[in-house]
Amino acid sequence: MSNKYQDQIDAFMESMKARGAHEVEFLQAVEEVAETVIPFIAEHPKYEEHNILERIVEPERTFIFRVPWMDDNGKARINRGYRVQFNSAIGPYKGGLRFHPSVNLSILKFLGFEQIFKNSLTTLPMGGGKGGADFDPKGKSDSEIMRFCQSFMTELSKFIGPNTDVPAGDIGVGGREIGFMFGQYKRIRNEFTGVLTGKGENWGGSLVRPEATGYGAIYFIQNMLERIGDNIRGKSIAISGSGNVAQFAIEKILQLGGKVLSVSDSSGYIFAPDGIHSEHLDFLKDLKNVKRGRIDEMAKAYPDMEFYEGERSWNVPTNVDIAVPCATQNELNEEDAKKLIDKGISVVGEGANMPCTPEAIEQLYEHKIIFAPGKAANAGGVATSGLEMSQNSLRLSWSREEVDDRLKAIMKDIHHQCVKFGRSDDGHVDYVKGANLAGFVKVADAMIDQGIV
Ligand code: NDP
Ligand code: 2IT
Repeated sequence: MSNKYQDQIDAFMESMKARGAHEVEFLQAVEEVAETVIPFIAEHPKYEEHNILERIVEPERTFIFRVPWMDDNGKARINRGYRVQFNSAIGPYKGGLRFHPSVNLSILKFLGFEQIFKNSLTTLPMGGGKGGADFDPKGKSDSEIMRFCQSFMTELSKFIGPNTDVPAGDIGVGGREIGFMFGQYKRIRNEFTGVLTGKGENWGGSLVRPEATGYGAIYFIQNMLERIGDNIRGKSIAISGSGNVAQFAIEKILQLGGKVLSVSDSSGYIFAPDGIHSEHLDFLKDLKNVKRGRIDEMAKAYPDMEFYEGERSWNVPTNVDIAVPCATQNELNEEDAKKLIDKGISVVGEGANMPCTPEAIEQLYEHKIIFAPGKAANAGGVATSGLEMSQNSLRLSWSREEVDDRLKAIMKDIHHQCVKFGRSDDGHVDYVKGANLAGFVKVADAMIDQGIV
């Protein structure tokens, strides 16, 4: 994606590298934004005058803390906990918590940075933040998970609050972990408040929040297809991941008449030649959310499915119309993109955060594949978190239908904003540009209004 501002972009990235060359994921996320925002700033000098780009890439505050906990053998264990409070220009910091052994400051800064723009796109008043720990939930007992979550929250509780910073789930953090963390916050502060989202539906959670990221991603893809007079019905769709986002993306695809060819976890992928049906999805939810087993169990239970150890969903041995990566960052690279192009792909929608590498995106652009970046396509999760915050403030619960209708309307609005800022004269929509610029303008204007803080 070369442009006439390339020298300026390179100089800006050099200055970023000089301050933290090892933060590779963070630099990747910043570069993608800089490529579209720097040309925009050149045409809108007020953002240059207020030095907004240099200010927006620096987190307002970062906490790093020790998380001590005791395992089932009575042994003391230590993990590293984090919360990055990135930007509060348009609302309290908002964003998930990730528990995964790969977690480090670079990954959380990339996620917190993306969250600023994503939250701005939702139209709701939420700033950007992210946190987590290098804790591996795999193979841990429920008691160990509880003790870890309690210790993590004992420290995190000093920095968050319903009007300050409202965390939620992400990789490795679902309803079980949010429950344990909410319980500990309430016990420490003696306050029943909406300090976390993704809560249980009987204790302040919003209906449709568990489904919202996956459903929202498919609503967004549906919006992109409708714009070109098409829809999801009958499309063959490759999905990666098998966690929260993947499960509910599959559920919505099935409701809309699409065919799901694959699911995966970090051990490999499952190919379902006849498609994954609702019975298979029930099996998958039980396997991943209750039994917490590995994906090859699906091929053992359903002999018509095939398990490919150590491979990714992009290798499916058939044609593919749409790919929806729903696992993790950089899980779809240049080679994968080429393979998908050879299989006839026409749409890629990011359910995960930054799952496509820059080289993969370049391939997709060269071949005119419609591409939705995560900060637009997966914004339905945090948007519904925003709706959970509204319901908590009102001390009311909206019906499933009401929340789902609002989610649909928000995804449509995000699509509209992307088209407004990303459409070129020939009618083509650059959704990366559209999402970055629409997200940027609202936050940048708020930063200017609030002075140098
Ligand atoms: P889950 O923990 O529920 O599921 C994660 C899935 O991705 C699992 O199948 C996991 O496999 C796989 N995975 C994770 N890390 C890796 C890795 N390093 N290599 C290969 N596979 C991996 O997480 P979510 O579904 O909540 O999140 C998935 C993605 O969506 C993330 O990028 C997250 O940031 C993003 N997202 C999530 C939102 C939410 O509301 N939950 C909102 C917006 C974005 P395994 O079990 O083997 O590790
Ligand atoms: O990446 C994300 O948007 C999330 N993990 C959801 C954040 C939230 O606050 O609901």
